[in-house]
Amino acid sequence: MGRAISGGLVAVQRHDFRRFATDKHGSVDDYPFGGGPGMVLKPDPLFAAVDDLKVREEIDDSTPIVLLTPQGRTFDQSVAEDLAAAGSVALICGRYEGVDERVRTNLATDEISIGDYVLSGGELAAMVVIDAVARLVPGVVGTEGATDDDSHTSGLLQFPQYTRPASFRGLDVPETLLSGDHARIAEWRRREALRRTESRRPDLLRTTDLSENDRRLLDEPSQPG
Ligand code: JF8
Repeated sequence: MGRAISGGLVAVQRHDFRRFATDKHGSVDDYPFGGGPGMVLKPDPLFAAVDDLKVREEIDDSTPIVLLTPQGRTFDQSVAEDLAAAGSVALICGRYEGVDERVRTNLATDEISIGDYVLSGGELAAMVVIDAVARLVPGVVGTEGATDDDSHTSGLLQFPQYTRPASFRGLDVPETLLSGDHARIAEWRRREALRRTESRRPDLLRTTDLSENDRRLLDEPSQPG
């Protein structure tokens, strides 16, 4: 991420919407109408902050305005790909009990959650989204095409990786990987990725297009190396 930013491939800006507070105390939260615990983020500072970004042409009407919230659709690789394709993204990070409903309905274009666990605010979720999206920008990930093999790009989990030494404390690298036979290596990796996905993430396997050859590899009995 540091190299992507200094190399001008990615820009990340933080905007403190407290600057757009409308009262003299600079408050951005208030008590919930109808009563109840906690505070709610007021709509006006958030609307004003996004308006200001548009006026200054930092974003335009095509920029997704994403509210990070536990109620959003779950972030995954295909959402990351959509956001990367958009070219610019605005991420709204709340705190407190949540944001005024009018932010969801009339300001945000998307609501995203990074997973089913509770965070104290949207900032860490935003950083997860930024990382996953930035690495899809061409040139950010070092080796050309290195993103193609990622677990959630291929729809399969990564195959096992080994490096030297070939034998470590009696634990040997599978013979196929030392064979130099690239076709055999590719088939071994595909088989291992398929098996690993079947045993650990059968949900992924059900939504991934498998070839005839993939089905054959999955049906083969396990064999060493
Ligand atoms: C928040 C604002 C989140 N996956 C996730 N868990 N929790 C959050 C989240 C996001 C924003 C706020 N509390 C107050 C929690 C996401 N995205």
